[in-house]
Amino acid sequence: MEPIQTDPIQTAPFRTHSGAAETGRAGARRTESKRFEPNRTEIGGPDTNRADTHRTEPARENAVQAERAAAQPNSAAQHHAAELDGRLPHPPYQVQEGDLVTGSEALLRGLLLEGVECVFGYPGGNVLYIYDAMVGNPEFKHILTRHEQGAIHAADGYARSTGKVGVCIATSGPGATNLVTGIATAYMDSVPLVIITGNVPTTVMGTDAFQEADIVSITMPITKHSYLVRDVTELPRIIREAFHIASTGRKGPVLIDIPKDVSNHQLIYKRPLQLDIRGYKPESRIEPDQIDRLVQAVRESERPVIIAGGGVVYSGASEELIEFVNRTQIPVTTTLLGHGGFPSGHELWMGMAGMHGTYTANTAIQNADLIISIGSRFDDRLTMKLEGFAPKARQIAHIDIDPAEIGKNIKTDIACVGDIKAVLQYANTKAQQADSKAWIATIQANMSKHPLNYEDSDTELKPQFVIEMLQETTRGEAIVTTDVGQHQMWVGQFYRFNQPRSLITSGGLGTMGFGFPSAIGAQVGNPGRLVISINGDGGMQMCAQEMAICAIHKIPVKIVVINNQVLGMVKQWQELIHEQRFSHIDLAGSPDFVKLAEAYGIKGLRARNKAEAYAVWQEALETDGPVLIEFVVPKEENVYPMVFSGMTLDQMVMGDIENDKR
Ligand SMILES: Cc1ncc(C[n+]2csc(CCOP(=O)(O)OP(=O)(O)O)c2C)c(N)n1
Ligand SMILES: [Mg+2]
Repeated sequence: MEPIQTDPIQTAPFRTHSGAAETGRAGARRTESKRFEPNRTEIGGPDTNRADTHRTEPARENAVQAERAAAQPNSAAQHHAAELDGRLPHPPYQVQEGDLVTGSEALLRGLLLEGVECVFGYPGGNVLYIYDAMVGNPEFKHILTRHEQGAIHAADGYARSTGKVGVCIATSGPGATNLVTGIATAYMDSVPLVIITGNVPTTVMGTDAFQEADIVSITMPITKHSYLVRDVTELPRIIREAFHIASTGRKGPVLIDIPKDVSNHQLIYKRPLQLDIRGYKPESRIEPDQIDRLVQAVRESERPVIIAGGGVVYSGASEELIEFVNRTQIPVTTTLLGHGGFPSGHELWMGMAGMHGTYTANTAIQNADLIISIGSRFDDRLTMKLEGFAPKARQIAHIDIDPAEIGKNIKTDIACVGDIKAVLQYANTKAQQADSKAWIATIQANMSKHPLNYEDSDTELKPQFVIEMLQETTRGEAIVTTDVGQHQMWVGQFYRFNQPRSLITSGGLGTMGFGFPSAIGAQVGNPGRLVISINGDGGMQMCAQEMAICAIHKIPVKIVVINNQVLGMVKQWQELIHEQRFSHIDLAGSPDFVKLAEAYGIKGLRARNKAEAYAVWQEALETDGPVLIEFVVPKEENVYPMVFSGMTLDQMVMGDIENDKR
């Protein structure tokens, strides 16, 4: 049977990360207006604008017929299956060039060829053919989560902890829309994902068919690129491109939307050897002139500061950064996503900067004469009031893979666009020591005068104590995932990371519900490592259903719940900014987390004081499988230091630490 020819594929344009800039993260030139045009601009295909086909009678009739046709078994495939004596036509690892296969088989083959070890997903009507192709193919590893949000956060945790592309699959409509938060989470933090969604058959698209959602349009501003596959023969190329786009340049999520009929159409399998993606040329050069200027600026500076962000981790540039710092003697602060990119044990590490940054890091930025941002995007939680950020800096240098980030928030004097590893490798051939002896002495004095601190207690279990205990007993060597809230900030402050890719946290979007499922992905990607997932009692309830996955697959994540009985971070803002007018933050009625874990077949432990905390944590570490450990802590505790919105970094409230509460 001849492969079925349909319209050419439709793709969305490469999106810019910053609406303000013209050059996008994918390297293509775009204007902001285009980005939000309601009628999608297509490359190589007609527009599927809903209005074209919406509710016209002939379209309805065609639709019904096509849906019936799509529901018919594919006789060619059946024939093929019979030939193979009852086995599925093409186990993905056996598909050869020139084989006649279905789109679904080509998809699985393509994923295996991309090195995909595990896919997280959830089936439904419009991905039935794809799931059918998995039957009897144990080499294609798929983990069925209990919610699509769990699947995409798991894929995200897998990607962040391994550096590989994470993959998830969901059906059309509600399956696809359940992924949206996870896609935005990955986009904000530049995480490489390939997301596969089913869609209704091409013949009924635009008719409000059952479970139809235009997921390409819905996710356009939060994907690096997306494809709607209309021609099955394009699928092998699209898969290759999607992995390439997701994992090169500034990384990010790429969506492949596959209508049901396309997943069952046939093609002669051929994987393209070469990629030639129109409009996508991620920056591979470095700019030696700019780096020379940076080296010069370092030599002339007396009070330099490096802000190391997630880009250092993603670029695998930790060794180069350590060498650069040792050569130049510049103190370093890491952002939340930068933790682990520079070892916390280094004598020039100042801790985290920003809203809940350390006294030392924040005052160093405010007094620096040279700021070097390496793979950090001057996000507002870091800079706080922009106009008052680093007021004494004579020069601001920015090293970043994405030209759209340069000058987006902060005026940049020295712009080193390129892969951070390559930029630092070049810089290290020339870098000399800054004139920073006195500056380092000031910084070290600040560190001992104003360390992170909290009022400890013998009767109550303090959350900061719990994080310190986890840190000490694991020597900072675990992979730690967090959810979002106070506990996340305490991890950012009190857990000392020494290796890249060991903190997995939603920094940009701040997604509650991320912490636990991302740990499942991190554990799947790092079977031998200790993975600790630290959650609040609020966020734990957003994806708790994924405990089933830990139990079934014996994924030995240590699930920590810091139970302060409130939406702690919201309580903190209501207390300190809204004059204690507490509104809807009480989590009374939460489940008994120990029993909840047990209901899923997971060991549950609880601690209410220090002695119990040591004992249950020890027991958890000695347990082979997954364990949930609930630490019951007081609800009164706040995260300090804190810089309030609208304030500058040096206007820190030290709170409990130095009795400076507002
Ligand atoms: C999906 C989502 N909804 C709402 C918020 C806003 N938010 C930020 S922190 C927070 C409280 C989190 O409470 P909990 O999980 O108990 O953690 P805690 O702050 O108490 O450590 C809320 C509601 C969010 N970040 N994400
Ligand atoms: Mg809480």
